Amino acid sequence: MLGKLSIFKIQNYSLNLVMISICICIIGCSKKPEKETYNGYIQYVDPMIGTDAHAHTFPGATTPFGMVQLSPSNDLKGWDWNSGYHYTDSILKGFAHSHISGAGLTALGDFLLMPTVGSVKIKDGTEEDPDSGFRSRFSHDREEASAGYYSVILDDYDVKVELTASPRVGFHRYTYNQAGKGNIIIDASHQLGEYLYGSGIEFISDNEIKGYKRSNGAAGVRNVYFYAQFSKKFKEKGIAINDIIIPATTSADDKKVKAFVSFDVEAGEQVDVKVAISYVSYEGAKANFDAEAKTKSFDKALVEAQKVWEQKMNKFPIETESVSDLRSFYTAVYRTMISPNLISDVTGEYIVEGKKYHSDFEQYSNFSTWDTYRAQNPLMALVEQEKVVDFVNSLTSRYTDAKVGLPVWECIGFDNVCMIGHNTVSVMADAIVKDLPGIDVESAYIAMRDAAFELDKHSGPYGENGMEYYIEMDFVPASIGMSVSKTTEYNYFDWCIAEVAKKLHKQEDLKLFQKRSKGYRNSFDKETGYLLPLTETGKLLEMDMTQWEGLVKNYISGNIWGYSSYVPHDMGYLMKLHGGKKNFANWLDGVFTDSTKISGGQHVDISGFIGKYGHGDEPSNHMSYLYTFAGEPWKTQKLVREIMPKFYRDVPDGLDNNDDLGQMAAWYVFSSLGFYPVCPGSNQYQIGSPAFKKAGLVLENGKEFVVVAKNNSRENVFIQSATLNGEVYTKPYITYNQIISGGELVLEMGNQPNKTWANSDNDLSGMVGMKADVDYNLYINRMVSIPYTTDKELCFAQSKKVNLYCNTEGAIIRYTLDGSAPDINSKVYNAPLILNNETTIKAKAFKEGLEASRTFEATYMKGIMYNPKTKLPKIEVSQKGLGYGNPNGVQLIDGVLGSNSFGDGFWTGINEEDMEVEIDFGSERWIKKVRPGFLVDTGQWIFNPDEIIVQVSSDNKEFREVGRVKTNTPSKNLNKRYIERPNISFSPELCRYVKFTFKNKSIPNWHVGSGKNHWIFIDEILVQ
Ligand SMILES: [Ca+2]
Ligand SMILES: [Ca+2]
Repeated sequence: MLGKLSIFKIQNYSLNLVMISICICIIGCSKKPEKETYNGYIQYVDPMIGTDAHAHTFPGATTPFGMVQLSPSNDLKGWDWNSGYHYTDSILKGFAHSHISGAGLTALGDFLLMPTVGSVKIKDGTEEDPDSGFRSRFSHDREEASAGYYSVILDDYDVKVELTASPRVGFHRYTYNQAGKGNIIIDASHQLGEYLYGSGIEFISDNEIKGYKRSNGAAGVRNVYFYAQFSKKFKEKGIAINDIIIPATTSADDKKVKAFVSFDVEAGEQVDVKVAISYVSYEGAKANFDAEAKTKSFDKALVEAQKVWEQKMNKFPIETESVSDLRSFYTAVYRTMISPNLISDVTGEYIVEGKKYHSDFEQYSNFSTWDTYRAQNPLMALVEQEKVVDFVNSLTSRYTDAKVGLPVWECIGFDNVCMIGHNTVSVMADAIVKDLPGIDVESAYIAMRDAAFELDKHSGPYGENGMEYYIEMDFVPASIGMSVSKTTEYNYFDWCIAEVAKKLHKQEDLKLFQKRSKGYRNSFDKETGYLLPLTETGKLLEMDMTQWEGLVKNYISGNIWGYSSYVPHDMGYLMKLHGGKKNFANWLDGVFTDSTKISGGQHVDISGFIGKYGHGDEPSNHMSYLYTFAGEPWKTQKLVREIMPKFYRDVPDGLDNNDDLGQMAAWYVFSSLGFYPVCPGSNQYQIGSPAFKKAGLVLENGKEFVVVAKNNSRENVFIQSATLNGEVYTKPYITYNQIISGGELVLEMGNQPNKTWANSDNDLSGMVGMKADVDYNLYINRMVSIPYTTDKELCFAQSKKVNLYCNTEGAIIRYTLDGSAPDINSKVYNAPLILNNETTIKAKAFKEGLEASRTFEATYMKGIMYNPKTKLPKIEVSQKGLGYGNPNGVQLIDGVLGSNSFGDGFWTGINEEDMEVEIDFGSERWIKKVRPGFLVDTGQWIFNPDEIIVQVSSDNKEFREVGRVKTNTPSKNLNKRYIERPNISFSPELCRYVKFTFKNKSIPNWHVGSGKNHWIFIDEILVQ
């Protein structure tokens, strides 16, 4: 079993003795069903870890990186049921074939099967009354989960369910403990948080069925197909459409299609079902079945699944007396190898964004890379290099074949742009700098470079990407949400691209991306050491550290503390900005001990606090290792040994937050081994403090890298001295080449820090980014800042005086009023502009020796404004249901316009109904034109009204229609965000009242909310 692990032979022998006594304890303590225990490391894998609290893992059966994750489904009761299952539940509806491990988003849940007995119930029933449908009660006492295996006894039916999987096939075994009528319900329409378009099932013989589902959600509009074969011939069978059984029917294609099959069963009789899936076609599902399941029994599939997991575990031989640590460690290893997931059929066919392609290598998706680039991908780049090549080539092919560019968060071939930035470039660069064979580096580079100029991929939760500003300024300005997070992450991604450009001798690109990687330097606040939001006009915004409000607007989860230190590629310069290593270490101390109370709503993901360090989400994952750069590695050693037992406990609620497709698990695996990649792409791993006496990495080249920690214990967490392959070692990091060559790092541990180990300038000098390059010109020293006005009101009644300003001293503002682009020859601004009509002002500022500013542009519009003295016009907004903004409607005539962020406070919104607005001028006047402004933000279900009707009246009784226009329905793009201000003109009307009806019809077909009504958001209604 452990033949490859020569150096561990002796230790494993003694370890096995430990294991035997552990097994007795496990069986004795937890009343699990009797079952032969698999002997190797996988006995420590407990997929139940993380199924409680907010970790969002699933307990079901899967193979490493497989297409199928066969796992129980409860009702989807909220965020914590994202994986289909939550440990607090006691009722389940069946077993579905696709799930995501640890995600913050809800998705998949394809094809649910459920064994029952007695008369067939085709409805799934209700939580309050499980007997009203086929769902069943269950208890954790009669449930078991291990690598590649899950079983549970359904209390309502006395049926034992066992599940295992091959990459593309789910294997079910149902043992009917009582004789009688046994049934299996097949729900083709089952989904997790998806909008269902339709589903279908067809009986193709007396023991085979096939089916499909079409849905829309986190994986986009997609089809999924199945082919299922049963070990027993059906005695009865039937099809139900929308929960009504249709007599004498053997196929159906409708919205919600289910089927049932029934047999006479003896007590203890087993019925096996093998379900192959495909994201491409029925033919694909059948081909997957033929290749992986045709001649394979449940038992054989189980042995194979366990064997492949054991092979993965064998890459990490460790030695410890703590069973709890063994369980935490091997379960973490398991979670790092669930995703990315296979999406291509055995035929090589796969789907990206709805279109079919063919691939010569295995295609993967479920790239939650904003999470996983930090540790999960780097871990795979050490131990799963062949797979990593497939991952990188899959990503490259999104650019070369599917031509959709690199994804931000790709779920089953669909980019849902859930997080931020061109984050996959880190994964690709980390593999490329390792020279992994089989990567087309030139093509990969073109895809990476293209992604760094992506203007249109805006995040659903985190708004505009700000790339148009970033390309010119190397930072995302404060006007864009989460600007500091975007700036620092883009900077690091650009450094990754620069590393590949260097390798490919692309000198110009190297210079460009190195420059772009330093933009965060503009945001450094000397007073506080924080990176603060920076406006386009060159001002740092102060943050109120007692309120979450401003913090969550400008930073993602890990927030100001995580992001102010998130320059893993440029630590030397960051420390220089702080005034040196010591000052930076003090600043870090401050974060880890900061106990300031902050009020208001914090981000859902920031958690796992030590001071203001939040281990629960990715943006802080690097922080405990930063002391190694600052010359105080003992503080890293102490912290990582505090974090590991605190936030990784071997119980269902033992994880602190979303495991995020193995990222949080990978932090633990690396940290347990004793090192962590602070800067993926650098080929360096910062040394922490290993959790074990001995831990190894068995590499695909047959070599082994071993970390021995002598005298290691819960108290002896400090490194006293080190040797690498017998030579004294004093650097606070190890390199990829040292690991991949095999060898032994021996650490002498003690209970007091050795403050002289691994912190001399010489030992630190080779660390990534330590050279503190000064070759960077700050924005304010390079470019004139953009002209601006302080006007909130861009609308006026008669005339308007407009002042323009520029924060660059001595700059000259030049402007145009005719819509043309301003240049060095345009009119010089030297006095306020007086506007009498609708006007677009464009302005640019110039100063010798500096680049010209970006162009300021604002359109001032004319209309009847609210006058606070006369309190006219009066306005009334109909609102039956849910509303947004000030319900009195006065924001609609205050002259203030909204930005394209619905939450900016300037929008009035109404949900799922027509919006009716009536304006009373107080006396009759002539009007000839109206101009309402709408926000479209399809990701937030905000659409323009389908039709606008304008009516006028003199007496508020008799109204006559003067205008009616239809708008264009937004085209398919879940991240589309824009403002529309249609002009509605008519021949002049004398009237006192104007009534607007903004029609709310149903959301278009392509959208996840299809069929429902939407939000209507209006910022201003101009009347002329
Ligand atoms: Ca997270
Ligand atoms: Ca307004």
